[in-house]
Amino acid sequence: MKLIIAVVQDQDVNKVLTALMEKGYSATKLASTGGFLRQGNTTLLVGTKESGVKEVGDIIKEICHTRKRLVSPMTAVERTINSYIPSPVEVEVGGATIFVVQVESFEKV
Ligand code: 2BA
Repeated sequence: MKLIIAVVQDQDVNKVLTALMEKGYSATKLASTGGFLRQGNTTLLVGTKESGVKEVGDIIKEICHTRKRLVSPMTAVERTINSYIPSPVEVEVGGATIFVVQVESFEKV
């Protein structure tokens, strides 16, 4: 049994969940926040047999797109340097960040 932890962008999550449900996977959707941008994203937990890992990964890769976000470096330093007004910089986000971890035990009671 494996647990796939996927951080995806909010705009892609409904399509990913629909595709996963159609293929019979179970998933849990968690609201999360990126540590760098401090903006909302979504973390999906998908428990599956080892044989499902590739298909779940393929679904996520097919649906989740890379997007560019403009971020002001000010957000990281605004609390300390109020007079510094830098230009926004472009950051590329996604498609998705996917972790696959071994599950030691799985039961539904
Ligand atoms: P954030 O942490 O908000 O990061 C958004 C994007 O900002 C990242 O996109 C990356 O392009 C850039 N970025 C992140 N940290 C940076 C840094 N220290 N310096 C410069 N640029 C940086 P992605 O790599 O596609 O990540 C999207 C989201 O996935 C992240 O949102 C975070 O929530 C999650 N994530 C990515 N890598 C992770 C990791 N190793 N562990 C846990 N969560 C991760």
